Amino acid sequence: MSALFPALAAPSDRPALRCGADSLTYEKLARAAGALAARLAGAGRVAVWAAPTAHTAVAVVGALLAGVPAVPLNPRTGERELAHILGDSAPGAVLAGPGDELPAGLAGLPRIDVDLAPRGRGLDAGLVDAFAPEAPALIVYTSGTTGPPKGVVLSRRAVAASLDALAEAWSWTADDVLVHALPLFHVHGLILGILGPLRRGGEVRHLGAFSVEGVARELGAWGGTMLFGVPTMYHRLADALAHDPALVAAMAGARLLVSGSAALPVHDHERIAAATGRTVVERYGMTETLMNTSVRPGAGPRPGTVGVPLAGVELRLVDEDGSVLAEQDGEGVGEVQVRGPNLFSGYLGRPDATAAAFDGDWFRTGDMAVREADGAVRLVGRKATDLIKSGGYKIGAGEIENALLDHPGIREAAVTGEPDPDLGERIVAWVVPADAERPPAAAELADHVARLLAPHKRPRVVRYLDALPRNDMGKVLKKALPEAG
Ligand code: MCA
Ligand code: AMP
Repeated sequence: MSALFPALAAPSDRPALRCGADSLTYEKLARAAGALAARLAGAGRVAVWAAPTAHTAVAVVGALLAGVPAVPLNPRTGERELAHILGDSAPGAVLAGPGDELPAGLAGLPRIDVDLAPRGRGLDAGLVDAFAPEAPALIVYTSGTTGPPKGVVLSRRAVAASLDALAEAWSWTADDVLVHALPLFHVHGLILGILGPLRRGGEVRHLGAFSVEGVARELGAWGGTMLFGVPTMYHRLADALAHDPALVAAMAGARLLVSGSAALPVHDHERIAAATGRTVVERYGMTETLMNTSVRPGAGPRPGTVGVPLAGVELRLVDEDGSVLAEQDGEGVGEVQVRGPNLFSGYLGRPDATAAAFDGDWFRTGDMAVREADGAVRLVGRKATDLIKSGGYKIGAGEIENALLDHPGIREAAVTGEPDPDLGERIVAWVVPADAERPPAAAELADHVARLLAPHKRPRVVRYLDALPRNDMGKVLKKALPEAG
């Protein structure tokens, strides 16, 4: 049994976390998270209203110190998605910042306000931080091709193993100051971006919301050493570099620029390298596997690849017949399968889905790749076309189709992803209105999906059809949609 946060055992006055106006040293973090942990001891499972605030970080660290699994909730989550997650994960309470306004869907749950500066004695009573490695740490919801999102159970062992493998690959230490603006209800922003620096005893500065100015400020004169972002953020930074010398200097001075969650286009790699002299390092992961591979800093530019497996991660490519590809020839395409201590423990309450996701003890990622001669992995696509990656978020076509079909003005709906220079892919809804004379407006459909599911799942484009193209069995032919439109 080892601690997740060694720096909290003998906390110092070194900075741990800054988010907006709130900043906490390790001493203050230990007091705040320790006090919360003492209140949570013995609780079954807690939801965390994961706004981009210091309260979210304290809530999750407090839950981990108490050995209580935390379920981060998207603070913009829609009513249907929220109801599903609450019903599925059955938390006993919701942790939130004192100023957070919670939706009606959470009214039935006891609310525990996170106090960043608690007063009184015995505040370190909750500082246990030593539980069985297999104990669940977090349950993170992720979309599949059909149906509502599934809860991915991540153990303390998986979190620690993945963060330590990244530390080794990136020489990530307590001297690093990480800057990021990622949402805190997914692996990237929460586990890598908040728990990562805190496990190292270093500092994290969260911008609250992504902005080019914020990145320039925190990485520049304010001394940030690392930046984590999704490709959409790097694309926007690359656009701004052309006319922002302060941003050029800030990015040029950073020790490490890391991109993940989706592919960073080679064009954006090149624009950033040309303007700053710095190479963006790509790493590849998944909610179920945490991090699998990374380009090694200093190994030279490798745009288009996601690098080699991290320490402890075994990775193989398997072709359509189920044969393992033996050659690393840069040509043979197979599904990426991984195993190692970084893997999740299963989907919450879904042994069927968990079993289907594995080939023996190898996890099937659904990502298709080739391997270069030096072992670097080059992702070339996904097995499931009904999964869309937009802005770095994974979104299932099926859940949006179901939401659209619940709109009274829609008779048929199909959802696809289209290439988008900013978002990677944009969500396109192909709809057959119930009344061709009075089709619902695109904005109304976007609002409808945002209200039920989440704003990032809303269609960016709506195309109206008289009928969806279908085969003899009645199955929608998504490949034929562009001609139909
Ligand atoms: C617009 N908005 C709406 C509507 N339209 N709200 C409600 N209803 C509507 N109809 C609001 C949005 O809420 C948002 O508000 C604003 O308008 C803009 O929204 P959007 O267009 O979605 O945002 P964006 O500016 O395009 O965001 C780009 C982004 C974002 C910042 C890059 O996509 C992002 O944060 N991506 C990160 C995804 C991520 O972390 N993925 C990790 C999972 P407001 O402006 O107020 O917010 S993958 C993972 O974890 C694995 C392990 C991995 O490998 O990393
Ligand atoms: P999620 O399920 O939201 O955790 O997203 C995981 C998926 O994001 C993976 O299965 C990949 O398809 C994709 N992904 C993550 N990192 C990268 C990367 N660096 N390049 C390309 N795709 C990535």
